[in-house]
Parts: sequence; C-alpha cells; structure tokens
Amino acid sequence: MKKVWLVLNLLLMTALIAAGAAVVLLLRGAELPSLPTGSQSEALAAPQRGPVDLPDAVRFRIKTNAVVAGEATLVKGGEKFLFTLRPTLDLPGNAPTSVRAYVDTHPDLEEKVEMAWKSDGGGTLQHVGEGRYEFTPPEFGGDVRLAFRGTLKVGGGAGANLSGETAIRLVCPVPWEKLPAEVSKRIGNYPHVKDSFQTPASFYKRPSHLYHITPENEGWRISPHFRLGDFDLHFDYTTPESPAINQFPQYIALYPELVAKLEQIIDGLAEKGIEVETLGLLAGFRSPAYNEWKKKQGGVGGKYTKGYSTHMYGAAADFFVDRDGDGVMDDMNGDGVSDQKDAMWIRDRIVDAVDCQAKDEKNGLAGACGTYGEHDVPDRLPQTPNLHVDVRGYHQARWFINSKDVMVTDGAHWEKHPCPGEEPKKPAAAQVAPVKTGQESSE
Ligand SMILES: [Ca+2]
Ligand SMILES: [Ca+2]
Repeated sequence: MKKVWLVLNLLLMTALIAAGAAVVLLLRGAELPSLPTGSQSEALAAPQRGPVDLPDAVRFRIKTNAVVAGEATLVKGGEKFLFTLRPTLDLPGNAPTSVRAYVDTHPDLEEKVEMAWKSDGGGTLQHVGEGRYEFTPPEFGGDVRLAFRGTLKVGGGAGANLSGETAIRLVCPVPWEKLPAEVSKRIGNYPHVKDSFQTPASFYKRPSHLYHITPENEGWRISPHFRLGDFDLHFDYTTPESPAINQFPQYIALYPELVAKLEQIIDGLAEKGIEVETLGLLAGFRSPAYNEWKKKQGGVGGKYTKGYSTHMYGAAADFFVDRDGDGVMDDMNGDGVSDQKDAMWIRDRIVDAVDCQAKDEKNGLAGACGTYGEHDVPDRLPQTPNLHVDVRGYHQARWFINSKDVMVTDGAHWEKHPCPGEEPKKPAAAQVAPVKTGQESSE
C-alpha cells in the first residue's frame, strides 16, 4: 500500500477580543512521515478510499480572547476559562478569559477527532462534556503550559491516523492577597481616587491581580510584537537610589487591552508603509512606589509625573518609533529633526484612528494620548520624543508639552482632528490649560 504522507498544519488562530483583530500564527513542520505502526495503528491503517492527501485537510485552531500569543497568553483575573472543541470557527465572545480550541476538518472526510488537554503548571483542567474543557488557573498564579494532542481518524475509523501536539502557555496572575508581604510593600499604596473626567473611580482601584515576571517568562511573547518583559519596570532605567524596585521578583499590572492597542498602532503604522518589529517602550507598568520616588526626583526624573498615573494600573505605555535602532524617535514628519512634532505626527495619523475606532466599537481600547519632546525616565539616555497612550476607557483626553515645558491639555484637539464621519467644528477659543495634578495622568 502506498504510504500516506500527511502534513499536519497546526494553525494557532488567535484573536484579540478587544481589538477584534485576528492574528494568525502558522506552525508548520509537524509532518507525520507515515502512519504509525503497531496495534494502535492497525485499526487506523488501510484507508478504505485509497491514499488521502491531506495537506490542508486538518487544522487545529486555537484562539483566545485574552491577550494572545504564540507562546504565552495573559489570563485576566483568576477566573475559569473554557476550551471548546467545535468543527467551526467562531468569533470572539465577550468573556475576557475564555480560551477555546477548535477542530476544523476537511468536509469530504469522515472523521473522528479525539483531543486531549493537559496542564503541567498547576490549575485544574476538567472535562466538562464532549469537546469541552474548563480550566481554572492556579490559585497562586504562575506559568502554565497547556499541552494539546489531537488524533483524527479518517474513513470511518479505518483510515489514516493523523495526530499532532502543540501547547499554549498561559501567564496566570497572582491575586493581590497572595503576594509576598515584602512585594506588596515594595509596590506601595494605591491612592484613593474620585471620579476623574469620564473615567470612573473603579478604574483606579488597586489591581486585583498582578503578573509575576521572572527571568524565565519575561521573554515570552504575549502578542505578535511584544514580550511580557516589555511592560515591566525597566531595570536599566532605575538607579541605585530607587526604592528597591529594580529587582526580582517583580509583579506588574497589565491590561490585555493595552497590548492590543499597541498592536493596532503597529498595524496603523504598517498601513502608512512604516514597518516596525516593535515599538520602543519607555514605560509600561510603574508601581505607586516607583511613581512616588520619581516625582520626588523632579527635574528630568519626574517632572511630568502626576498623581494618578494610568501606568500604575497597567493601562498605559510610553513609546516611540525607532526603525534605525538609535534609541531616539525617528523623524516621522520628514522635517529633518526628531522632536515632539514627530510624536504628534503619530498621534494625529495613527493613535487618533485607533481611538476613533475604539469609540465606535466600544472595544475597551479607548484612552488618552499625550505627546512629549523628551522623557523623564531617570538615567535613561539618550533623550527621545515619545507618546503616552492608555486604555482608560474614553478617548477624549489629549495633552502635550508647550514651549515653556508645561504639560497642557488640548481641548481643541478633536475639533481640529475629528473622527471620520464627524463634522469638523469651528476651532473654539484657546482651551489650553495646565494639567491639574491628580486629575490627569502623565507619561
Ligand atoms: Ca531612531
Ligand atoms: Ca521630525
């Protein structure tokens, strides 16, 4: 009998819930050179319909609507999530922690699919019905590898046997109450915040869960262009005088929506012909203790830092575009210099569009944007223009640094840069006013 050579394509289909965008990672190479031999394969050998060429017949799809990854997935909260095996691809649901796996098979084949999942990092994985698994993250958080094995029997159980394995890694956050005492002390106290603009006070509650960053998992990719460690406190940019924050173990808050928003910004840059491998991230998470210390620095080390920074909640990132890798914002507007106008160029063409879409879709990505001619990260040289973006829930807030080095809100921004379909308004009288400490976030 002619050997049947089968190629198994493992297609990790990942979707960012908030973004509504799909990212596809195709893993090839799981070639199965021949049918297995031995008792197990006996019943599966000898396809009744002759050799079957199945280059695209079987695709195992895994998608998650948490922040996703080829390698790692952030799981929100400590909630359960489900694995569901179905013959069709479904669109993301609303449950931010659900993870579903799908089996997609060739319509001409009679097949029987057997799949199994197992966890090697704690938590519990329970079979809750045909094709349905429910996973509960480990109580103390941690990194989990969920291994998956699928077998397809072709031809009424007497056909080819096709199997493959893959795994997804999940980064499960640690409940605040389970943090080591010295860690929660080092992170510091979250301030009590009243409703600010359109952001409810509930947004400023102390994070309920934090991700544990380790030397092992900081390099894990959590989205196509970002790794988990991109969002931690950058040890290189802290000083020996900083309050014991520049050391492991490190725990950070991180909104999956923030990662999704940065991915959308990269997509927007690509649409303008600006291809980047990642964004230069000056800051992701900043603990309250770090922020307090930074404010006390004054000068370069904290002149823009305000009281209720969205960085403390894992909802903000400061970034620049750096295709030439010199650590400085590229000359985006082509005027020959790198300054705040290049940050504004990105804001007006990319970030505004992402926020307008977020406003329409209510996808959780809407947030503020501030532009800077330089940063205030101590000891981080060279200086560079940069942008702050966050996912605070509404898109209106815009600010910039004026010629007197004062951070000002830009109330006229959306009148000058209306969202698509909105009528441009006549410019109002100057609405520029200094940002009030404690109301607006910085950096
Ligand atoms: Ca550059
Ligand atoms: Ca420029």
